[in-house]
Amino acid sequence: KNQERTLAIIKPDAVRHLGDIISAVYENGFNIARMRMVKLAQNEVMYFYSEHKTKDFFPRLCEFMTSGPLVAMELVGPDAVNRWRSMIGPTDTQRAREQGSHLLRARFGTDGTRNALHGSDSASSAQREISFFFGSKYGVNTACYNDTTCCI
Ligand code: YYY
Ligand code: MG
Repeated sequence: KNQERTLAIIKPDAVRHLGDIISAVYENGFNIARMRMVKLAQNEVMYFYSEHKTKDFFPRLCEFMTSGPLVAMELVGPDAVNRWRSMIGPTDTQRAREQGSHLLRARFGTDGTRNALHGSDSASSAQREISFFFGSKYGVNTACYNDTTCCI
């Protein structure tokens, strides 16, 4: 009842903490519907984060997100979108540390870019982001793959 889905990403800097993060996911009452480890190409990350394409941090963000494999998880639970974002904390790791050492970005993040985890910001973003990783035959967004025009 009242189940919702969200897309979580364990970013490249935090993949080594996979076990601790999965424990926290289950301890907080989520289930993991699907999960996959993948190293994204530059254009795939640009497409995933296209809402930020005009921001000054966009190149830094894309470089970080392609620096190694990441783990995408489809989480299911009550109020999943908001609850997962509450668990990870603010975007900037330093601010997350100020808000509480239990926050996952406080525990596993490094700075304002290498912040360990992603969470969808709305139900509609979650739907789009879950499709990005799990929607096609290959999981990764094939509509974007090898198509630079759709990415910027
Ligand atoms: O949703 P959330 O991940 O908390 O933050 P966004 O504002 O959507 O930014 C996406 C991503 O971009 C963030 O997780 C780190 C990076 N970023 C950055 O490197 N520098 C900033 N000043 C803001 C965001
Ligand atoms: Mg965001």
